[in-house]
Amino acid sequence: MKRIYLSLGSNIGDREGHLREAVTRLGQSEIRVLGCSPVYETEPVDYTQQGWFLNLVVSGETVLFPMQLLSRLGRVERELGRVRGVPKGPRTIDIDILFYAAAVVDTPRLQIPHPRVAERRFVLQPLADLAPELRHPVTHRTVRQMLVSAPEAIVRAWHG
Ligand code: PH2
Ligand code: MG
Ligand code: MG
Repeated sequence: MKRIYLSLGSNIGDREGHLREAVTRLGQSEIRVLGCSPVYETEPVDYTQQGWFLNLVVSGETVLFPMQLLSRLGRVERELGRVRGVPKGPRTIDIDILFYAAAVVDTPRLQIPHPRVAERRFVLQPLADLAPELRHPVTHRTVRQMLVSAPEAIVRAWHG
């Protein structure tokens, strides 16, 4: 079993419903969901001409290898009606691998840790709720340390 952290985001339609449905479906596959952060409403970053997101982070464990996990996440995204459009643009659901144990993977299709984890408050804030002392396997910085030095971006608690 490997410990994993996943980032989920939605900015189309029933955003909260998409997140909940995705977490449920993850738990029905070869992934055991151990924890789920609170939901945050977050301003779009990178590609800013799109609606605000709801984001959360899930911790879990899995017997899947990294590429198998990526395929499994892609299947859940498609089941929830994800259509590939503008890169980093609007989506019903996006599920990204942040960390996979202390593994470092660098292939064209998959990079672990997620290459932008240290820059993204919409990832670091919910991750800090679950695992503030977790260390990045390459930089060795904790989630808490990455969060305090991350670029400013609005991330606010979502109360439905
Ligand atoms: N995902 C992106 C690009 N920008 N911004 C926010 N706030 N939340 C996201 O999940 C997000 C984003 C690409 O996956
Ligand atoms: Mg993403
Ligand atoms: Mg993605």
